[in-house]
Amino acid sequence: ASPARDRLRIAIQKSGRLAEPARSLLAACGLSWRQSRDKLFCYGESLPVDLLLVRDDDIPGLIADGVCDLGIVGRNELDEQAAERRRNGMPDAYQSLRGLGFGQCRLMLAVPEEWEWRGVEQLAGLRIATSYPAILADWLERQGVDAQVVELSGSVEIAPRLGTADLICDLVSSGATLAANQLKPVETLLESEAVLAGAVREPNDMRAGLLAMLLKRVDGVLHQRD
Ligand code: PRT
Ligand code: ZN
Repeated sequence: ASPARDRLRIAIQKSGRLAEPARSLLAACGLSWRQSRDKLFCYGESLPVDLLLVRDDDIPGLIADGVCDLGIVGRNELDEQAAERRRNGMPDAYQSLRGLGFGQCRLMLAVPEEWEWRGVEQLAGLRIATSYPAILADWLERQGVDAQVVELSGSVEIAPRLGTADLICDLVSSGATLAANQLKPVETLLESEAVLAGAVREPNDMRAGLLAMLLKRVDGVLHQRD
């Protein structure tokens, strides 16, 4: 267990799609910070709630290790790291506390445009490029299909053209990137959005009250936005 603390620490993306909306949401909850935007740590002024600005990939781990109490991260990233932990026999470390209504996208299978899609049985023996190997492997197991997962950290959508995979499993929002790469979406593995994530075990010191208050304010802001 981490030592008792009397300030909450929230990890958000430093730059990228979720950075600005995450900050705006927390500001709308009445939080303000002393440091300027380009710093990695922002000291909470209006309330003892500090920010850590990091890469989104690091957020689940920071919560699992107790470095941060909360994080704002895509459900896709949280689920991938949770699935990876489970596949490695590790206990669950974090949970999604609230869906935040921004950063919506889908994790989808996409195939070359000229393919005729007849269903998941068609995937048997094929190679699927993805940055979400654990979610994809779980999904393939549930579908009962034996396909090969090819893990790529970026530029997944060009893998079929390069011949390193037959199809891909990637995030889609407008679909423009798929179309530009002559791919078409055929199956949805996950509906994603930004979530407020926390540890499975809730704090039992000063932070418990702060967490409850923050959740109430988040609910208020989300309700207003509906
Ligand atoms: O630097 P850091 O590691 O923090 O950032 P990152 O580059 O890993 O993440 P970032 O900022 O790209 O995305 C952060 C989160 O935004 C993701 O984890 C998702 O939860 C969410 N999100 C929402 C998206 C998209 N929409 C999205 N469209 N993440 C990625 N994309 C990609 C998509 O895969 C495609 O390549 O953006 C491209 C454009 O998409 P289309 O369909 O509109 O063409
Ligand atoms: Zn990232």
